[in-house]
Amino acid sequence: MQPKLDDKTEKLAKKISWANTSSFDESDIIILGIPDETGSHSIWSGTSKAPDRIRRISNERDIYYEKKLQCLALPTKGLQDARVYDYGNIKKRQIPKTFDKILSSSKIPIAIGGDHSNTAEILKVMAKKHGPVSLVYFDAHPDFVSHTRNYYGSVITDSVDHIDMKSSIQIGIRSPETEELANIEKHGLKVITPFDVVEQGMKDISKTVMDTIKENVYVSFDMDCLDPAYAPGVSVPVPIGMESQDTTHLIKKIVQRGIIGLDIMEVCPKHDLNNQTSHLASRMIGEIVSSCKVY
Ligand SMILES: [Mn+2]
Repeated sequence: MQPKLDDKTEKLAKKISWANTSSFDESDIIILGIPDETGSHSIWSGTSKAPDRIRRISNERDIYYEKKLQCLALPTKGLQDARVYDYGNIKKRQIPKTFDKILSSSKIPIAIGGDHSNTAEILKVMAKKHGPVSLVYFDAHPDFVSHTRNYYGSVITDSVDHIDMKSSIQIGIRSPETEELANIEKHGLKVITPFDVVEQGMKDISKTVMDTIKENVYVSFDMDCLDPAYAPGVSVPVPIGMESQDTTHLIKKIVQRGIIGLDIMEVCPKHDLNNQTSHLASRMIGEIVSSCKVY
């Protein structure tokens, strides 16, 4: 059940709690929602509700209300210098125009989905601007299906021309299909499974990631890369997944080095437990913007 917010807070809840400027021009980082799940084949629907739910939860749980005082519950090191603007929601067909606008003003987009097929549309715009991107793809699934196209299971196949495979890596993979294993092999894509993390430890994994990525790094984060214990509210949960604190730590290191964009996809509020997945997504966004190298 959602608590009832007063009118002022209700208005506030339309923007993510990390937004600290109302000026697009003055901002470094743009948060935007893409409430579209037309590319999902999951029997669990509802990822289109994620952008607004994450915004609402960030206002309910990442702001502490002390009588008339409202205090933002900061990320670990505070918000640092980043100026964050909440653009609101856009339609999937508006991705080219909107991302063009964001990239041409040298700002960093952080998109909230929606299903993971939205990422393929974003990567098109990224590659048009920067050439093939160095992709860090957090997911339980490789999304490298090729017998079916243009859905959330074929993001990598649909984007092969927009990804520099040599400088890209997948993290959290644990339920590949036979065809996907063949495609990974064929394209020489690096993959880190949750068991690799156990065996090597996050310090070595993080070195592997840092040694792999090059220029023009784009991070795509499917919430299902995390263990359902941390993120139960996703459209395709897979047990034996990544842990939230070391995964967030790794993302912080990547964004500190510099990224051209990031997305968080596949949160599915309808199947969540007490909105814990939306809250985690909001906390992760806070940690990301506080670490992000801005230009
Ligand atoms: Mn995915």
